[in-house]
Amino acid sequence: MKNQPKLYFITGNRHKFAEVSELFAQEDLNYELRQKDLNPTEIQADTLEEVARFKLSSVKSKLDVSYFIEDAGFFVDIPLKGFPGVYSSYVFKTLGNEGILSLIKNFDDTKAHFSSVIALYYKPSEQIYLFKGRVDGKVSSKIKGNRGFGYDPIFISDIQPDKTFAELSKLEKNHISHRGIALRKLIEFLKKLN
Ligand code: ITT
Repeated sequence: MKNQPKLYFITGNRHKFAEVSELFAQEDLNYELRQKDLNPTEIQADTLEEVARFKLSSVKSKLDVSYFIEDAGFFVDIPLKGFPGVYSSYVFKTLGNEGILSLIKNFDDTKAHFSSVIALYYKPSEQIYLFKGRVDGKVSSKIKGNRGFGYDPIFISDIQPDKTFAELSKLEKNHISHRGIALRKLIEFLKKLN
């Protein structure tokens, strides 16, 4: 086996790591992907970009290699004006999917999206790079599906309007998801450096 440089994905979320490693495995990249849970600091800020930059820098002193973090959020644009957005983690733990559905139960039309920001610290240049992805859709009227994680059982994308994200395989979700889009941008960037 080649002696490949290691690239760390700093996350405590095993579902995210599973999605990312599946996509990485399909690419011929000269990196060995590893997961590390360093419990980065999540500040409360107005945008995912700010959270991602802070999260990235909060673990810098603990690593001497290239690494990346990801910050994602679920935004119910109609009727919740983007809530939970940057509060997605807290709201998932407190209200959960049932809580979101009860907030929107009197509305027929909904609009929602997932956004992802990947922040990479690239050791050779000591620079930070951001890669973004977004997928648009709506909120399902019911909780459906048992794959994925988090808000997946209540999100239906415009691209696959017959299924929630929790009814898709990892491969299918990666193909259209916020994280898949951001990750393919990261992968293209790494390939150009190789
Ligand atoms: P990290 O350790 O990587 O920070 P996390 O679970 O805290 O993992 P985020 O802060 O990025 O992840 O995400 C905020 C919440 O948004 C998360 O707890 C999930 O409930 C939800 N979420 C993120 N990505 C999702 C996805 O692809 N599908 C469904 N829900 C998602």
